[in-house]
Amino acid sequence: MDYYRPVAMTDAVRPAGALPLAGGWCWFDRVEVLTRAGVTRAGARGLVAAADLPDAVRARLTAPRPALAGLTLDRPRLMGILNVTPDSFSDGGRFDAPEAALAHARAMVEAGADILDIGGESTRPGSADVEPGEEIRRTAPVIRALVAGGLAAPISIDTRKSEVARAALDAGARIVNDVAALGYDPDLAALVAARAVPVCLMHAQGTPATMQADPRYDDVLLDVYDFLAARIAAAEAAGIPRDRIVVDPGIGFGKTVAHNLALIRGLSLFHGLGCAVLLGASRKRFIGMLAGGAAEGQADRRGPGTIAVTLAGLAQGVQIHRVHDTLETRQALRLWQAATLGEEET
Ligand code: HH2
Repeated sequence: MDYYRPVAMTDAVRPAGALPLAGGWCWFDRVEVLTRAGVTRAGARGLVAAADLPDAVRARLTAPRPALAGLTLDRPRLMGILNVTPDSFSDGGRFDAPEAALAHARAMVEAGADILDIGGESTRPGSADVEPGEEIRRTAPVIRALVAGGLAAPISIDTRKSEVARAALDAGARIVNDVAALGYDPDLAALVAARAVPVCLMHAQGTPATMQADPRYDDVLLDVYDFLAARIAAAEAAGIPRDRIVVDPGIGFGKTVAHNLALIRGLSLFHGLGCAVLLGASRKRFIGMLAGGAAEGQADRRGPGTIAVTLAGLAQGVQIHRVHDTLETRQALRLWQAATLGEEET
């Protein structure tokens, strides 16, 4: 099987025949062809002209992605992270009191978050499962209060469990974000289908408890692509249309530093799945390992490295960026857009 990775460009000058990447701000006129053997074909560097792509591949790579919970995806969107947990790796214990959660949620929306992602179970490496009743007690009241307070941004519930998702949707959440790609709880896919809400399918290898113990892949980029393609097919079979699916390579979930970097460098490949792409690299351990210094041991010192990775994703057309530091990231996005695309408004 061949895999097609568009070479994403952002220059203001586009050659004849350039195609829009997923209807967004990037364009491409060449595509790298990858195969399992690790060998590229069709030319010395494995590049083919966009005009020579199979029609179905070209259609998937270029089609604008439909709006997500009312948000158009023709420009980058920020998903602000709100963990109402005692033990998340970066913000654990800071926002588990409802008043603190509400204040932080409002601050993130004011700072430029387009979506709020609320989680009641840490999935950091080594974390243990949380009982659904406890996860509901942590998340549903906060969601209800945010909706009652007139929060404009759609809320996503970061959970693997159908009971938790149901309570969150009843409380006013509008998106489900599942780090297990609907593979943990057999009832979650039917719930997402019945409620007709968008879902984010994220790749993980193993479970949070053990995933960082020697993760291995044949070819991390292609393995993650195939996994997501299979999970999209399973979601479609359960009645969830592709235009309500977001895909995410799952940075840090069963990956070494080298795996994370291969995925980040190859992000544009995932547009071939025909879904919006989400990137969640914020403050993750590989950033500290590469940055060194204080960032190595302290997650809240990984902001600059997170922004660098976010901009790498932006340059490959990634539509949704899941981050802790919404103010800083929004500023970086604005300036990147102004400096690169010449757009002064976002
Ligand atoms: N990462 C985390 C949690 N949920 N969801 C998606 N779609 N993508 C991600 O990369 C992702 C995610 C882990 O980060 P965080 O929520 O900051 O920490 P914790 O799991 O410790 O609560």
